[in-house]
Amino acid sequence: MRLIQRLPFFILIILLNGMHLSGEAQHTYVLDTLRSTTARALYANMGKWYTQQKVLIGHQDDLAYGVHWEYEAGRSDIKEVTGAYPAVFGWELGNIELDSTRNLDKVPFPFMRKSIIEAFEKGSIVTLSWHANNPLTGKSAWDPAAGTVASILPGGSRHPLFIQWLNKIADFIGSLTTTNGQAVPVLFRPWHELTGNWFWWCQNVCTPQEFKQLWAVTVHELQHKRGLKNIIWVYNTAEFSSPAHFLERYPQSSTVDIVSFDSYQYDNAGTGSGTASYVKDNEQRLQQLRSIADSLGKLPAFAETGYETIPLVNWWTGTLLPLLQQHPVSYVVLWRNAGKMPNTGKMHYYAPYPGHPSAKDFIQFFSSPTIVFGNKLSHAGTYQ
Ligand code: BMA
Repeated sequence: MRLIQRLPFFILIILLNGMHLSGEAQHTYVLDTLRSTTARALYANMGKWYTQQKVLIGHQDDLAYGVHWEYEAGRSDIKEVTGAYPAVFGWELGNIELDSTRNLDKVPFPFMRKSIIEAFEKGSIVTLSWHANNPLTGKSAWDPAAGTVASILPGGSRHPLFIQWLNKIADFIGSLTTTNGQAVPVLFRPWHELTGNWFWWCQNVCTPQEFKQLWAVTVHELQHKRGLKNIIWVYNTAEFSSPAHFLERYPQSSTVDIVSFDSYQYDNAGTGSGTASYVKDNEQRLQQLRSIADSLGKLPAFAETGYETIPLVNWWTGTLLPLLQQHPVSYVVLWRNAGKMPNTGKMHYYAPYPGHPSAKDFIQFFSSPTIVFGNKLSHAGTYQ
C-alpha cells in the first residue's frame, strides 16, 4: 500500500493496465473463513498454478488398483509409467450411506481413508465423488426416478433418511485427519453430472429450484451443522450446450468454489472417429467454462475425462494436451483403471499402464511444461 501511494499516478495506471492485459493478477483465489487454514492454503495454491496456466493431473482410485493388480502398497499405474504419482487423487463414496465397509467399486473405506491421509501428507490433492443410492426407491444412483429430489428436501418423506446419509458422509470427511491433527482438505463434488439424465438428481427429474435446494441442504448439513471446515465445493455438470445451460442450476455462489464439467471421448470401435467432435465440443466448453469461472472468481476444472482403453497411441499429446494448452484449467481427472469388468467382460480403464501402446506418449504428456503431476507438489499443493 505504502509503495503504491508513492508511485506517480501515471505509473500506477500503466502498472494496473499491464496486469489486466497480461491476464495476470486479476484474481486471487480466497476461501471464506468458514474453511480451515489448510483448505484456504490449498485453494490459494491451486489458484497460483491456474494463474500460471499449469494443469494438475488426477486419477480416480489410483492407489487402489490398476489394470493388472489390486491393493499392492505403493503401486499406481500412473507412477509405473511416468515415475510420479498424479497430483490429484479421486475417490468415490457411494455405498457409505448404507454403512457398507466398501464403496460401490469395492474399495474398502479404511483403505481409502489411509490413502487420502498419506497422499495429503505428501502434498497431493484429494477429490471425492458420491454416487449416492436412490433414497426413494432403494435402487442405485442410476435410477432417475421422478420426485426423488423432492422427497429428500425439508418436508419430504425421505428427508430424515437423507439427513442420516449426509451425516455418514460428514463422519467420513471429518475422519480425514493427519497424525498431527490437521483436517485434510477435500474437493467434494456432490450431485455431479447434473446436466445428464442418468442419476436421480439430473436435470430430467428435478427442477432447477429443487436442485439448488438439494445443494443448499448438503452444504448446510456438512459445513454449518457439522462444522466441517475442510470441504472445497465443486459444482459439476456433464456436457452442456451453452453458458446459460451450465448455469441453469448453479446454486448460491458463496457455496461453490470450483466450477467443472465431465466429458469423455467415445467412438464405435476405437478408431479415433470421435476425436474431431471431442476436440471441437470441448474446446468450446473449456472456453466457456474458463470465462464463467473468471467472472464468478472461481477455479475451473475438467473433473472427469478420458478415452476408454486409449485406443489412439498418441491421444495424450495429439488430443488432450493441445486442448489443455489452449484452454488450461485448474485440474483434470482421468477415470479409474478398473481393468476387465466382471459384469461385461469389457476392459474399463483411462490411464496407461507399463507396456500399454500409449505409454510412451503419456510420458511425453507428463514432460510438458503445462502439465503437473504429484512430483511437483509439496504441502497442500504448494506452488513452486
Ligand atoms: C462409472 C464406472 C462404474 C463405477 C462408477 C463409480 O463411470 O466406472 O464402473 O461404478 O463410475 O465409480
